[in-house]
Amino acid sequence: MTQGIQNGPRVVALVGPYTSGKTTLLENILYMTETTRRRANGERVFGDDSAEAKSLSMGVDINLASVLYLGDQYIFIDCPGSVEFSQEMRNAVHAADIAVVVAEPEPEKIQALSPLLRDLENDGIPHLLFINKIDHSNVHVRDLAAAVDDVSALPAVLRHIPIRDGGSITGYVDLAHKRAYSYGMDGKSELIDMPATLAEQVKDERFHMLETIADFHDELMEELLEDIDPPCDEVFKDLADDMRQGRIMPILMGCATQGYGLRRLMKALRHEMPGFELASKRMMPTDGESSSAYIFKTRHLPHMGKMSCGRVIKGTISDGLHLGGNKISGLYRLHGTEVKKTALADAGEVVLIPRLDGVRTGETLGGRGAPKPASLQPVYSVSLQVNDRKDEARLSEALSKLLEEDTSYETEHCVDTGQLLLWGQGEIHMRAAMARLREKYGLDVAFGKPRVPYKETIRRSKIQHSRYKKQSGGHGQFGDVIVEIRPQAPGTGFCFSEKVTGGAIPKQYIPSVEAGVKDYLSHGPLGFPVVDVAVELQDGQYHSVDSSDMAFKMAGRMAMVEAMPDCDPILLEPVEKVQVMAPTAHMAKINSLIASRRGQILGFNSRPGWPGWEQIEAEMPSAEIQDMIIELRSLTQGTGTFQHRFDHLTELGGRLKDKVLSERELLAR
Ligand SMILES: Nc1nc2c(ncn2[C@@H]2O[C@H](COP(=O)(O)OP(=O)(O)OP(=O)(O)O)[C@@H](O)[C@H]2O)c(=O)[nH]1
Ligand SMILES: [Mg+2]
Repeated sequence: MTQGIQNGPRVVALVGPYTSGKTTLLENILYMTETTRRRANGERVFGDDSAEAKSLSMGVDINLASVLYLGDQYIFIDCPGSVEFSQEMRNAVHAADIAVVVAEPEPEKIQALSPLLRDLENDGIPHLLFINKIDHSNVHVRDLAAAVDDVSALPAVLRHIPIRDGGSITGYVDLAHKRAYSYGMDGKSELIDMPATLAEQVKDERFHMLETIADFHDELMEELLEDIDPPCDEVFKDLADDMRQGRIMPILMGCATQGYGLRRLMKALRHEMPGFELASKRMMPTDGESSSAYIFKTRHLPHMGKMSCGRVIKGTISDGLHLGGNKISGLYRLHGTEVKKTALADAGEVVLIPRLDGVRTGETLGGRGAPKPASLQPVYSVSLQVNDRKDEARLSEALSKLLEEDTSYETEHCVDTGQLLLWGQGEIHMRAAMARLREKYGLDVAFGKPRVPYKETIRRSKIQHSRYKKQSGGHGQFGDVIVEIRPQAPGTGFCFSEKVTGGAIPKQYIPSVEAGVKDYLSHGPLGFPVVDVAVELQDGQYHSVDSSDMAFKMAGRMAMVEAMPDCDPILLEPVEKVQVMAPTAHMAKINSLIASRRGQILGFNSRPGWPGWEQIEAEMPSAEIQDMIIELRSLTQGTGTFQHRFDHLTELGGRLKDKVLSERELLAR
């Protein structure tokens, strides 16, 4: 165990919507604890200063820092807030003892916490809510608490009420202590007399707080029933107990820029946050070696190469140890915002390990069967192309690093369109990828819109007689076929058969006819791959000298080229099964969104395990889903999400078909 630290480090994840003030909060905790020397006030002193973060002016990556506070070590994991980077947050929170949800006070912003809180509740991660930017708001504390109650399945317990003077916040009342404090410079608060104007409100809110936790404490319940004001010690003990068990969500408040409420937050963490047992249970592998660590973050650094950040779940990890098929060569620990080499690390500690080849974020080093944080399904894609073909190998190397760093990216080689696709969580996620590929890896790469993998089929059958014949000097080419082309049931694919009799075409040439037919199918009369077609070779002729595999392949292809335009070709577009999820209040808007994007609603359900949420099952064309997440988020305050998978192909006609065909023509030119 680290010298001077009584207990193992406590790991605190800072989470919450983007720009709610998480990084500012951490920067000012670092300043307050004298970990750094400069106060942060919008101007960064450390952290996620990547080019991507700067260009997008938001956190795109986690920041790590360790702090010593009253003899204990705290490791803070500051997570990016944007939903598009929430995989980073999920991976990190899985390793944490507690999540501090940093949010702004406006009720509509509180509503947007719903998906985050559901995730924390469902994953059993103890959390408290820190209402930040109270300097900026005049929301009444009761309205705020009511808005929180609406989105939290755990009972929310308001711990403070703000003291206002005119338009500004000057201090707070601690409801457990029944004491009033004024905020001083650097967040140091001073005990003051309870403002008479707040007496009634304090009484009501304190009662409300006690009533909420009395459900878990019989003695407290009895005291309340008998109108006895419980002693502060007992209240603190009960509150700490409930927090440690993850039974309640306390609400604290403050102002990160001024340092208000930061000491209170640190004290709450010191006295009330759970120990390592809960997180270790969550991460524990069912099988494996005597030491293991959960990797919650991977970064490729310019000079050090790959660096994995992990939390030791059990045993000791030492430099030189062989673990999970890797040799630990170099082990680092956090000191403030720096990393320092260490020889070993015990269970509960956060370590940085270089060059763990083949180990991805979310995996457990030295263990098997450990639960993993849930993975987000990609909802948005772009096509990627290097401007110089020589860079293709470098692009695939950079992409594999990108995917190791952020597991919510995926790549796909689309066979039909020939495009390389990068999948992720939205437009900003893609812009962050672009910035990384261009700036970090120096790649000249173009991003574009993915093409929809349209297909085509036919409606009508035709019998076609085609002859491929060439006579040029000595040896010629001869292949003659009669084929019947027929439409097939949707989803059947391609089927080839033959009923040639009497050796009209020798057996050895028949596979060549099939090869010629198949060769044609990648590009039908409308310009797209052909599906659901049966071709039967019925008859033909051959020439003992001029016939060859090549000649029959050409004849097979020719028959298709000549016949297919007469078979009433139709355009098929891919349709996906979609499940759109959002809080119930947004469902009417989502209905119209689905209808406006040619979707067909199949049914509504409440979302299992997500009170207050619904999910709509629908079928929607792939073309309409491509950028749907952007509109869905804007209609649902960022809360809506969806899952999708290919279902079937359906005919596309009318003006949309004409548009697809004319775009196809332009592309072919
Ligand atoms: N008025 C006021 N502004 C604040 C407070 N805390 C943070 N801010 C400002 O809010 C903006 C966003 O702060 P950040 O700390 O970057 O927010 P974040 O939560 O880390 O954002 P992401 O990393 O993008 O999710 C900055 O301009 C801060 O100066 C506060 O308590 N009061
Ligand atoms: Mg941030």
